[in-house]
Amino acid sequence: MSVLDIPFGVLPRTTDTAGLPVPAPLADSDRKPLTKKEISADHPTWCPGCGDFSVLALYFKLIEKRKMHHEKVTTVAGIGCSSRFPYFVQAHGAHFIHGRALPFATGVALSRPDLHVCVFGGDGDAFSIGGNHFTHTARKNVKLTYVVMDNNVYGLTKNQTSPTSPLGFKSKTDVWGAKDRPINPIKQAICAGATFVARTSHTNPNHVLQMMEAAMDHDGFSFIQCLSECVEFYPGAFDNSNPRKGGKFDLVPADHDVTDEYAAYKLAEDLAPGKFGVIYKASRPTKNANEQAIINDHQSKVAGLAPWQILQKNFDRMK
Ligand SMILES: Cc1ncc(C[n+]2csc(CCOP(=O)(O)OP(=O)(O)O)c2C)c(N)n1
Ligand code: SF4
Ligand SMILES: [Mg+2]
Repeated sequence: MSVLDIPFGVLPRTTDTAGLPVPAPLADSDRKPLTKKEISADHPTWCPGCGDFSVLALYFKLIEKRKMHHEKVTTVAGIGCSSRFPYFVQAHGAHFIHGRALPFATGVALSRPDLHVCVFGGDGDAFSIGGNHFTHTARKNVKLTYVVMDNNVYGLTKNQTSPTSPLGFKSKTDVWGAKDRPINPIKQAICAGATFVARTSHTNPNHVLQMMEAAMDHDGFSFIQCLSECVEFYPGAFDNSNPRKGGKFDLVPADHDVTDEYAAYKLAEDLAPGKFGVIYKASRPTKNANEQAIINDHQSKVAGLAPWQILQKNFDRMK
């Protein structure tokens, strides 16, 4: 490659405007990992004591531990208290339409294979308005991580029954107590075709981090149900899984075969709060790999043609 092949304006400057030498740019390997201070944006506007704080703190820890830099962090969410998440992360992200975080994140994940997109949101966002997107993103096995911060209620809109609210839960929409059978997010994810399915709780920080790391390392759609207490509208919802409140943080048994879909489904049947850990994991082609194969195949057929010639060929074909 000659200097003439480098686009105008891209040549690194060796001197500044005063003619003094400019130090060479830092190599990637010399960059320091981001600190919590550098990656955190505005002070979160959640209620004091909200479980979402701990999920955010662990996301910062993940970024720090994985030595990710700003340009590699992409955080997407829908609408809800939990979905305010990307506002509080000082990096790229989007607070998108209610229930539509996954299709948006899918576009980013497919067009930027160098990124690992993390999506955060609530139980309403994921399983009410966004229920269809959850199913289709899971079955397509898009490579991204989806953390549902499940508080069993609509928090942002101030106390309505959510799809995960238990029977009998009293809210503004069910003043006599919820009558509709709640969905089981783990079963839903397995049935939809998710290839990584795990449960954790905001009360166990080490476990949350462990699940996030495992999810990020998974090549496919990784789903985490993270219990996250809404202290305002459903206080004490998950006390039965919190040893500090007399509950039990019951781990997935060591002999559970995570690759056995039926065993996973059976394990998911345990009454709330259920078992914590990775419940199901499978290896299936990702949407990302499938799409890339189509692109590569097509590009090999048009190799050597200028973009306008490819376009012309398409128009000729459509005649
Ligand atoms: C299309 C549309 N419908 C309804 C709403 C109102 N709305 C905003 S957030 C929300 C539910 C939030 O619940 P959840 O996803 O569980 O998040 P949480 O606030 O509990 O974290 C609803 C119904 C909206 N913003 N947009
Ligand atoms: S309303 Fe509930 S979910 Fe929303 S910030 Fe307050 S405690 Fe958290
Ligand atoms: Mg909720």
